Amino acid sequence: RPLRIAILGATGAVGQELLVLLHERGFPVAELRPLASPRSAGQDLEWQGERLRVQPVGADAFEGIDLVLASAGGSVSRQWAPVATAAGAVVIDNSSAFRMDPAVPLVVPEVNPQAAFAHSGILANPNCTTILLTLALAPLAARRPIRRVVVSTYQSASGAGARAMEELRDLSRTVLDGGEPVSTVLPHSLAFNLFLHNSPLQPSGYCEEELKMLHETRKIMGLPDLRLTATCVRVPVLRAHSEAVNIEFEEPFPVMEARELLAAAPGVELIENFETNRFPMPTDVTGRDPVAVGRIRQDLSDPRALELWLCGDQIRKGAALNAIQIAELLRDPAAADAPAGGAV
Ligand code: A2P
Ligand code: 11C
Repeated sequence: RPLRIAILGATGAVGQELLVLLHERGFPVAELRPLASPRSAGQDLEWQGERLRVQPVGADAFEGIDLVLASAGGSVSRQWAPVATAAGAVVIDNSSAFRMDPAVPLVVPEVNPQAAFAHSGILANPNCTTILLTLALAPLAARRPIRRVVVSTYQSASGAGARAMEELRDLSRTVLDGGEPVSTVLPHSLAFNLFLHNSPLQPSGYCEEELKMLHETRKIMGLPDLRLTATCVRVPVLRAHSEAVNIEFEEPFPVMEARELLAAAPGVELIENFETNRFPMPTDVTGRDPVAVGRIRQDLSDPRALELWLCGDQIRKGAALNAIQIAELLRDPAAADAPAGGAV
C-alpha cells in the first residue's frame, strides 16, 4: 500500500531533493507531510501539482505516519526520531546521530542491503563521502581483500546545507565584482578558495568528517579492522563531491580487472578516456544518480595498490537518493534477496 511519509527538514537541500526523487521514482505516497523548524512553518511547497503546507515538528507531527525521511541535523534527529518510532513510524535518518549505534543498520543498498532488515525502527543513511567511497570499494573488496585505503576528498558546499550553497553563489559574485567576501554560514569564504573540512577537530588531529569515513566504511563493509586514512577538504563546487582514492590490496590487482568490475558495479559509471584525458568531473554527475569513477591506474609506488578518482552528486547518492533506495529496499525485500522481516 502507498505510504504516509513525513520529511523532517523538508525545506533543506536534502529535503527538497527527497521531494523531487519521490516524484521521479514514482514512490507510492499516500500522504506527504513536510516538517521543518518553526522558522519555515506555514510556508507552502509544491509537489506533484499540490500545495503542501510546511508544519513545525512537534509531538503530534508523526501521527499516522508510516515512514519518516529525516534530514534536519543530528540534534533534531536525536530529539524526534524516538518520538516518530514511538508513533509507529520507521525512520530513515540522514544525520550522524545513530550511525554508529550497533542496533541501527547503516545502509548503502548496493553494498550491504541485507543489513537493512535488522532494524528496530531507525535506519541510518551514511555520510555522503562514505557512501560514494563504498560504491567503488565494495566491488573491488569482493574480489581481493583490501589492506589499507588513503583518501582525499574535494567536498561541495551542499554538504553544509542549502544556505552554504547560497553563500558560495553570493560570495563568488562579490569577488567577481571586486568586493571582499565575508562568510557567515561557512567558517571561511569558499569563493575562489578551499579549506580543510570544518567539522570539529579531535585530539588525534583528524576532523570528525575524516573519522566518520573510517568508522562508517568499516561498519558498512563489515570490515571492523579496515585501515583507512582520510583528508577532507571543502572546495568551491555547488553539489558534487570528488575523491582521490589509493587502495592497497593484499596482492596485486590487475588494472583491467578492476576496471571491468567497476564498470559492471551497481550505481557506478565509468568515465575514463586516457587518450583525451577525460575523467569524472562534478558537472558530469550533478543532478544525476551514478557515482562516476575513472583514472583507475597502478600505483607506481606500490605493486599491490591502485589509484582511482570518483565524483558523485552529494545531495543525490550522497544523501536523498540513498535514503529513498533504503525505503525501496524495505518495501521490496526480494530486491535484496533478503528475509521479509522488518519491512515497512
Ligand atoms: P528550516 O528551513 O525551518 O530551518 P540544510 O541542511 O539545507 O541547511 O537544511 C536543514 C533542514 O533542517 C531545513 O529544512 C531546516 O528547516 C531543518 N531544521 C533545522 N533545524 C530544525 C529544527 N530545530 N527543527 C526542525 N527542523 C529543523
Ligand atoms: C559535508 N559530509 O560535506 C558532510 C555533510 O555526516 O552527514 C554531512 C555530514 C554527515 O560537509
